[in-house]
Order: sequence, then structure tokens, then C-alpha cells
Amino acid sequence: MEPGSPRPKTRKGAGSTPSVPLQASRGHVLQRGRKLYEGKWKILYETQDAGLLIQRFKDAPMVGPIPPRAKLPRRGAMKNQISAALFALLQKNGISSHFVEVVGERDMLVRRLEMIRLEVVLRNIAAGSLAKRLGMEVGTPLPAPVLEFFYKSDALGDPLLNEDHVRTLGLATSEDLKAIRETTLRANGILLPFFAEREILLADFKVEFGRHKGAFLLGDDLTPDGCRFWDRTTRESLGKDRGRRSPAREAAAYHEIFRRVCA
Ligand code: AIR
Ligand code: ASP
Repeated sequence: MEPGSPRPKTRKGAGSTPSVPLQASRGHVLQRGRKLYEGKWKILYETQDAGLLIQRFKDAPMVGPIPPRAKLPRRGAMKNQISAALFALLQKNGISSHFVEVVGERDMLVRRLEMIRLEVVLRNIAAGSLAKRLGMEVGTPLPAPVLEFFYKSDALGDPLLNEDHVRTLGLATSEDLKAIRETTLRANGILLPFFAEREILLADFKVEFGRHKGAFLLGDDLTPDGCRFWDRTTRESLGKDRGRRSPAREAAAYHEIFRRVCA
């Protein structure tokens, strides 16, 4: 989620933060400015450049008391590195994103986007809500990648949308949808072999798009909290496993994906 979105969460987290100088970047010293947005996993700060933001990855998904299983030391740092590596891989292969560079342990510099309120999910293997909705066994390979759109609306519980719904809500035009579909499928074509080389099945992943100076860019992040990465042999989830795993197993799995992607 980037600012510009009408989601109330965005405003709730807004407030001023004292400016803190960050590591020198592209010859500039960046000042971390006002907090624009705070979500479950991320904080966005302004910088002195109106077109650039700092995206900070949090270690825990909330403020206040943290449930034991959500505690994962260095999670934010690992998410930052994993996301940076995957955005860089996509960039190298001609898919632009908001990612500019890593500027701190848990911070990346990103282009400011006007977000499209859609979660775009690409699935290679049946799991999660698709397995449930279609009555398919988890782990069934899909004959072709399946693309799904979910409306980013907390009030509605992020419902599944078809393309007519997306147009009806004015979220994106037919042309936008065509670009979103092509880019997401192309990203899958780059990510699948990258993960396969690392003995990982990319079961599904979620991306978000935004506009920046007339261009369509990938935004948000690409981390084990928004994708299903499975070990190719054991089929064990290498990301979050929605409450079925001990904190120690979860930490080990997260470190494993970090090692395979970033080492
Ligand atoms: N996702 C969906 N909403 C938020 C996120 N992060 C991701 C899940 C999963 C994929 O989208 O992490 O990788 C599909 O989720 P589901 O629950 O629809 O099966
Ligand atoms: N998934 C979170 C959201 O819904 C992302 C974040 O925490 O920044 O906004």
C-alpha cells in the first residue's frame, strides 16, 4: 500500500517523525521525513524528494503486544533483502517496479506510486483460498497459471473480483488490466525458474501495481509473507504458515528462504 490510497489505515498511521539522516544514496544524503502510512508489515516515510519514499519493513506485524509466533528476529531485514533481490531480478529482466535501492537494514528507497487498489494473485499450484473455493486438493498443479484480482478493502474483507467488477469499480481500465495481466504473467516466467534453481516451488504470489509519472510499476513487496514458497522436496512452506507452526520452525523456514534467495 502506498499513499494516495483512500484506505483509512493510511491516515491512521500518519504523523510526523523527526528527520533522521540515512545512509548516503546516489550521492545524496536522504532525510527520512514524515510518516505517510503504517500498515501491518510496513511503514512508508516521505523523503526530501517528493517522488521518493522510504519503505520500512517491520519485524512484527503490529504495534503493542506481539503474539509469540509473530516474533521473528530480523524478519524486517530479511524481507528488505528478499524483496530487493526479487525486484532487482525483475528489473534486470525488463519489469519495472518502485524499488530504487536498499538504504538501510530494514529500509528501501522506492518511487512514490499512486496505488491501484487491487491485490493481483498469480497461482501455479492450488493452495489457500483457491483450493477452498474450487474444492481442489492443496498442492495440485494448475494446467496454466491462474490470475485473480482481490479488492483491497478492509471493510469488505478483500473480496475476489472479476474484470467486469474491476472496471465497474473504476479501479482499472481494460487497457490497465491487459498490462497488469501481461506483466504479472511475465514476472511469473522470470520468478519460476529463479526459484526452481533454488529447489523452491513458487505456488503463488501476490503483487500490487501503481502509477508513477504515467508509467505502470510494481509496488509493495515480494516476501515470504505475500507469496507461497514451498520446498520442492518436502513441500514444506518456507514462509508464513498461518499459525500452524512453532515460532522456531517458522524462523528456520524464513531463514532458509533468505539463504536460498540472497546468498
Ligand atoms: N496474499 C493475499 N492477500 C495478501 C497476501 N499476502 C497472498 C498470500 C498468498 C496468495 O496471495 O500470501 O501467497 C494467495 O492467497 P490466498 O489466501 O487467496 O490463497
Ligand atoms: N498487507 C499490508 C496492508 O494491507 C501491507 C503493509 O502492512 O504495509 O497494507
